[in-house]
Amino acid sequence: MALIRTTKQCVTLTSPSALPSAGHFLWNKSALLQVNCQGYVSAQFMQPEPSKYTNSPTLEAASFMQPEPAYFSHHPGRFFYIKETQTSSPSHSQLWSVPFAPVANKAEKFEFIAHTDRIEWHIRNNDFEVKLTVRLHPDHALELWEFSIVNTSNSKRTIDVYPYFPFGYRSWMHQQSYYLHEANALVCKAISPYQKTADYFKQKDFKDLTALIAEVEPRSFEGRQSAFEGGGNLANPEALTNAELSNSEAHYEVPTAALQYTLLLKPKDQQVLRFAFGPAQNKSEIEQLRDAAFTSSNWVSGNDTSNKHPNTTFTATTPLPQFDHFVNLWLPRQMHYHKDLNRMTTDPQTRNYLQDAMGVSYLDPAHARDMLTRCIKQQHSSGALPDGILLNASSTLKYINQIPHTDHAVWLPIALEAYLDESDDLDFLNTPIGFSDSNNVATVFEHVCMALNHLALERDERGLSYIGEGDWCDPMNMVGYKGKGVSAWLSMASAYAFRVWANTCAKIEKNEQQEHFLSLAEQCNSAVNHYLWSSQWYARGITDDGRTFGVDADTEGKIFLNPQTWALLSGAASAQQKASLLAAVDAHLLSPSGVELLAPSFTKMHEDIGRVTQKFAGSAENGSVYNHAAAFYIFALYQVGESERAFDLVCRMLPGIDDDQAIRHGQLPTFIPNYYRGAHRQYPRTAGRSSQLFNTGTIHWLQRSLVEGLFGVRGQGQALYINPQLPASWESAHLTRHFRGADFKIHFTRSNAVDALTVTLNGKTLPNALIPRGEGSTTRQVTVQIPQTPK
Ligand code: CEZ
Repeated sequence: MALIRTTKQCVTLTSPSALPSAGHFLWNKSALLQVNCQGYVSAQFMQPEPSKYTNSPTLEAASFMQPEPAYFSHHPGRFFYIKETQTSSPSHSQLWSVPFAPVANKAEKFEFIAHTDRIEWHIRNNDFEVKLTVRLHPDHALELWEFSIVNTSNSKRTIDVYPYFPFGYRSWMHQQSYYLHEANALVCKAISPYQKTADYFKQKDFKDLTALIAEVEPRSFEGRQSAFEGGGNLANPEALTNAELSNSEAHYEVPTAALQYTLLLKPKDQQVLRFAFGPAQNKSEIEQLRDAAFTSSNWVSGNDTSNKHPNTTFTATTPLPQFDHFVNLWLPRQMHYHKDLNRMTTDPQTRNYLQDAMGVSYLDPAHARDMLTRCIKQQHSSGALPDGILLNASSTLKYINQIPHTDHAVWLPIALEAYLDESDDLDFLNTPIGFSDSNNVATVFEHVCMALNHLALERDERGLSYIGEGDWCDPMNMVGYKGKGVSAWLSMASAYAFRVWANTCAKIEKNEQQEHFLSLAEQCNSAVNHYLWSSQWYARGITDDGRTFGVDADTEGKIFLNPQTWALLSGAASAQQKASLLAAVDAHLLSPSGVELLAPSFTKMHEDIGRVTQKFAGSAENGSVYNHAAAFYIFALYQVGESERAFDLVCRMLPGIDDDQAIRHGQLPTFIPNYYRGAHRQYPRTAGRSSQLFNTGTIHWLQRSLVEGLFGVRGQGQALYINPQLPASWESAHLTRHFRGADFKIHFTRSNAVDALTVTLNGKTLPNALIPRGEGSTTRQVTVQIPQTPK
């Protein structure tokens, strides 16, 4: 049996243990639920900072979302124990659990099904069929759990079902649990700990209650973790050996929520139990949540043809159905998640926010315009962009945003370019917007010029960009912390940003500025070629003490991907340099899961590079297949016409496209993770393992690579510019390009009858590859004939 099955609207995993870390995620405007296939759950909601309403049994520090989460027996989760005291068959176990943990019994059938709007498990065990479903309420941070059980045997059976939703260790100041009869709810109250008086006023309205609300009153309950487990363990809790739970409440003891239902099931009978679970501020909110939860519309299975997160840019039908499935369904869904929740932060890194805006340009240009406006409003009057974008009045710069980074301006013209391509909203450039630290107002055009001029100022006497305490690579914090070190990547990325902006200047006839930025780009490129080309590839930078690193003479960190990529984008690389660096990337960085960020991975601290070298070899920025950077490379390959290499890397990046890849990645093909472990020569056993983290700019660059590169259907002024780079093995492909309110149904085909790309619109051959957008929203039929490549 296949481990993973994909059908049009969902992905099914058929084993609870083959990919033990695999899961899926659901979100609404204020909450995120990460659900592991075995039943472990990490849940967060915004109040307005990300907060948890269940914890592990020890004190947890608040932190940003981390890669490779670990699951363990007491990890927060949602579980249902099933106990059958008098079994009809000696082969039936007396106690088992769904979805899998805590008992971890082997069921006859296990299916974990990831839908776009819900998660289901279908389990067959002991002549029962269980279907478990979780959804998020559309408007509240509220999980909706439905447990359905059918007796498939021919005998009458009595079972006890125990939903077990542990709260974990919630607070060292105050934690308790109690049963709220009015709402059939087992409630945990925990005061969010604090010490500063000022924090009392910030926290006093927090949702410090967590409630397990039952549709039907249970027979008994248990509110104390220790009474539940007793002398047993989670696979065999002592409380379940008794006829009833003890109905006890936690009084500054670790709280838990376990309920008991006794069900009588005649042959073929079905019983359904429903629960809502989430945070609340007070009793009346719990009662409101109860009302909101148990209205019937919430429990209807989504119509399988409805998709809340469509790819509003294109729908593809190609020779690779798995590829189509991912790019039509899951890729836009992951982009929508970034749009809706800003990676669960209230101060997204400026670079991330701008790249998210780039992706949002394809989904919802008006929203992208709002994001760009919000970012520009926070520019300083010096021209510098802040390290993070504050999303509400109470947000502050936290974590990595307290460390200055030098690259933020790079992303502004890049994101704007995608927005203008999709919208042709050139008026935006004339919109007046203020600054964060003055009463001045400038147009968007002027803001961008200021940001880029500021970027240009931050260069040394050689014309190379200072790295300070980090560039794109957050943990590369010690190359330039003494104020002298420079970044090859940033010098090239600046050149690329200047060129991109010069193109926009040309569109609105700002010729003087166009020339100014083109000449800055040339200066950067020539400095880079002069100081940083190192025989076969580009170095990564020059440290404070003048050491050029990322070169062949280094024993670790010999070659970094980003400078090779951005030399292709910036135009720094000559044809010869291009051939040489592509060969070097293939030789040193290519792995089965894609191109690694650097190699060989660092194995010890390099005090002139920084904490990136302390990360475990092959993890994150220390030489994983960091998909964000791999996606830059794919984009660059398409820009320079290296389409076969590019598509090969797209396929390596797609998660679990077949069972072998799924096992290597350990995740389902419903999102692209921020990295796959690298260092495949140093650590072959773990190479390819997914970070399971779905926060990543990768998706926006992949989308852009498909639009501009693979399918070549980029907006250009008032037209759609057709310039496909299909893999040679594809004879044909179909694409519906949704463009400014009209659908262009494009049939790409290879043909011997043409010797140049030939585009027809509604049967008429066009003089060039530009399809006018025209008026109205009627569907246009387009054929694109691609000359057969000589065999
Ligand atoms: O964060 C990402 C950032 O969100 O790392 C990228 C960077 O370009 C993105 O803006 C590369 O550094 O601080 C750390 O060491 C973390 O590794 C972060 O750099 C990283 C997190 O893994 C979140 O994805």
